[in-house]
Amino acid sequence: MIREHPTTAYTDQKPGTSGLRKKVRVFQQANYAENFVQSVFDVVEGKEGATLVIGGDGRFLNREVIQVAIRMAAAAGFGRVVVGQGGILSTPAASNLIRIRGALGGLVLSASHNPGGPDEDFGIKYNIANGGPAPEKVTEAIHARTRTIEVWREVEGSDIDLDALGETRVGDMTVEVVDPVADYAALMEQLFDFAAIRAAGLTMAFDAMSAVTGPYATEILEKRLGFAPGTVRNGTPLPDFGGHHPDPNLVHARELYDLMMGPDAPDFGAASDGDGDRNLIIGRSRFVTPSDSLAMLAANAHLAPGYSQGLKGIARSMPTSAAADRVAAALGIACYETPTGWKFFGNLLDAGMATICGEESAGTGSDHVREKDGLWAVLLWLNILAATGKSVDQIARDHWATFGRNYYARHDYEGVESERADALMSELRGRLGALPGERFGDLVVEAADDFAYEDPTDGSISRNQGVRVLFEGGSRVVFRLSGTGTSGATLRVYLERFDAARTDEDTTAMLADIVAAADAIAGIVRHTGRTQPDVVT
Ligand code: G16
Repeated sequence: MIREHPTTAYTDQKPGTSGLRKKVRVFQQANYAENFVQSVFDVVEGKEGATLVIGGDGRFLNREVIQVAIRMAAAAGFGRVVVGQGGILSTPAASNLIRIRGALGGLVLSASHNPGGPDEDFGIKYNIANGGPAPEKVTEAIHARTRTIEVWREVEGSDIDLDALGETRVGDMTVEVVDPVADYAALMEQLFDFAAIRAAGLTMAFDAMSAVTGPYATEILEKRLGFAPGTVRNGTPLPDFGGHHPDPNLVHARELYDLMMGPDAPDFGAASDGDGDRNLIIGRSRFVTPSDSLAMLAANAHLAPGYSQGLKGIARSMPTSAAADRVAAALGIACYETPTGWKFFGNLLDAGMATICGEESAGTGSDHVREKDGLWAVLLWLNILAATGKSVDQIARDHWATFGRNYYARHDYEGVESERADALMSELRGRLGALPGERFGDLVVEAADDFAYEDPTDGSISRNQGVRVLFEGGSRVVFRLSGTGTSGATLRVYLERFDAARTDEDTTAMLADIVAAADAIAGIVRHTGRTQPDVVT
């Protein structure tokens, strides 16, 4: 029996950079989550008898939303739901499951690296049949639907046992509870030389941040690769991530950073975020920026079995440093510059134009799935360390000696009043035409624009993707507002300076002139009232 629930539309259900993210309290409003899920189901075609993957990062509200989404999927005509045991699926594992099960799509319940718990964040993301985040035309249709929705539907029935593996029926639909780790771990074994990594005898520390990668990392690193018990820290997913912010950066993964810089550092340190798609890479006494990690992984990927044939191309988001471009040039392959958001890589990967992709926001991945993949990056690094016998620090130094170094930092100003942040951006956009030729200390502006992207596979155009100010000599500053925050606006300022010869300098010192120029150009202090960024990564 299908039950229809009359509802009223909410006007704030516009999916951001990756899905709908709001405070838990917002999601707890009557019909809020149901409206969004029903809007997804109303918009996607081909549901009859199709398979839908559902899972999340285990945060507060995960199980409740999964239960109702299963009943709604049955009412919408799906033939099968594949759900991770305990409601758990990392974002890359969900992407893999969608692909190997030939699913129509998947619901991934997560607010990624944002904190969880009753007063924190929740999110719902819809992924399409290629395993990747829904493209803009789909999210726009979902958003439009959320504004007119009048009813949501579920089959009548009670909650299923999410903890018991196996199949049950909900209405006419089969629900299959699967081991969330097994298929993903098998894929990793295909891509990487597990025997070589085991034989290398490396030591490591992996911080799962009490989030979804715990079970994946324990199975793969400790059980299959033989790293010592205890290698995986904070390995149990908790609904509130233990009260921490599951964002693998130098602020929130401080303990790992301190360990890696101290006398007892293992060979390799890494962390992943709430839903397992981001990564942090730190060697003994050497932090690797995400932009550099992308470049170094691309330069050495051929050492792993899954990439021994070489790369078809590299793609990076616009604010990501140009370090990867230099690798692509040396390899004689294309490098694509896309707007922020993993969804923009999907078409390039599907078309076989790119093999490896990455973003400054700690995301790296390849064509093995259609999401960024934290553990994948960790395993590729381990494979490279095992194959070369070098340390992370040696790999980094050798890389910079060959390609030069893109000094890089991101300054985040969080919780800025939206009007102030918008005023900063619109004033900046108004100044773009006047900037070329202007001098800021020793820096001379070569070009300035508001980044627009034309997808080479389908010609679709995305505008207003962030302001780029390029200086003569390959340095630049980029300004953009975050698409993933849930309170106020976050201004991100991306600073980059290229130096071909001096590759062992202090990043803060190397970027000081660009930081000063950024404020002179955008009036950051004047608009935000802040004299310091909240987070520097
Ligand atoms: C999401 C997207 C990423 C993107 C990031 C940008 O990350 O999946 O592709 O780089 O947002 O965030 P912002 O708009 O805040 O700069 P995640 O890990 O939150 O899914």
